Amino acid sequence: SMQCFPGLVLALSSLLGALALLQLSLYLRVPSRYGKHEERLCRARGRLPARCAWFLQELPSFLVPALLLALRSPPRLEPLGCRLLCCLFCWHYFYRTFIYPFFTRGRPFPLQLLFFGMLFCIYNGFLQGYYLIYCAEYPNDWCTDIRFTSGLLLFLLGMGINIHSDLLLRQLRKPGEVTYKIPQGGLFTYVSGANYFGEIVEWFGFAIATWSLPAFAFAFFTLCCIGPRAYHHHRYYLKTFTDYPKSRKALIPFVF
Ligand code: NDX
Repeated sequence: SMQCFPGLVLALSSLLGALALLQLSLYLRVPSRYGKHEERLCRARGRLPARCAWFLQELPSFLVPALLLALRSPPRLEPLGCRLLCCLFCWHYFYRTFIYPFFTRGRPFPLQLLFFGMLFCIYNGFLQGYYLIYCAEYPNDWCTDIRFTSGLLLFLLGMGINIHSDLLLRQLRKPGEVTYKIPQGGLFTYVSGANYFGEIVEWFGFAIATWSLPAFAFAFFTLCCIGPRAYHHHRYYLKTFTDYPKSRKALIPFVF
C-alpha cells in the first residue's frame, strides 16, 4: 500500500513552484486566453460551455484528495488536523466543482486550456491530498495552534470574499448575456479582482494552517496565476469604461 516519500513531496512541490514562475513570465505581459481576454487574442478553437468546462476542470481537485482520504488503508484516525485540513481543501473544490459551474454565466471555455487546467487539478489535488493523508504529522493539539487557527480564519475569510465576489459578477448578467459591465459592491468597491483577492487570501490561509511546503507552493502558484489576471482585468476595464472608478486598484485594496 501507499506510504510517504518525502522526496516525492519535495519534487512535486518544487515543480509546482517552477510552474508558478513559468506562469508569471508567460502571463505578466499577455493575459491567459479565456473569458474577457479571449476574443482579441486567439483564433477560433474548440470550446465547451462554461458549465461543463469548469465542472470537468475542477472535478479532479475534489475527487483525487477525497478518494485518497476515503481509500487510505489503514484509515488515518490520528491526528485530527490532517483530516480536517484535507476536508477544507475538498470543501473549496466541492463548491468550485458542484456549485460554481451550475450558476456561471461565463462564455464558452477553450478546450485547450481546459485540458491543461484539468491536468493541473489532478496534479495539485494529488500533491495536497497525498501530503496531508500520508506525510503530514501534527501534534494532537494542532487545532489550537495559532498557525492553525489564524490560517483557518484567513481561509474562511478568503472563501467568503471569493464566493460573494463571484456572486456579484454573476448578477451583472441576465441568463444568456455575455457582455461585460462594471462590477459594483462588496470588495469590488476597492479592487477590480475581488474574487481573485479572496482566492489568494484563502490559499495563503490554507498554507499557514497546514504549515507545509506543498500548500505554500500552491498559494504561490495561485498568486502567480490570478495575480497577473487581476492586473489584466483592471487594464481592460480602464480601457473599456471611461467612467471606471478612478480610486479602484487591481488586486490589493488601497495598494496595487
Ligand atoms: N482554473 C485555477 N499554465 C484555472 C483555469 C485556467 O481554478 O497553461 C487555475 C482554476 C488554467 C489554470 C486554472 C491553471 C493554469 C492554466 C490556466 C489556463 C492556462 C494555464 C492551465 C486551473 C497554463 C501552465 C503554463 C503552467 C501550464 O464570460 P466570462 O467567462 O468572462 O464571464 C466571467 C464573469 N465576469 C463578468 N461578467 C460580467 N461583467 C464583468 N465585468 C465580468 N467579469 C467577469 O464572471 C465568469 O463567468 C465569471 C468570473 O470571471 P473571472 O475572469 O473574474 O474569473 P475566472 O478566471 O474565470 O475564475 C473563476 C473563479 C474565480 O473565483 C477564481 O478565483 C478561481 O476561479 N480561480 C481561477 C483560476 C485558478 C485559480 C482559481 C487558482 O489558481 N486557485
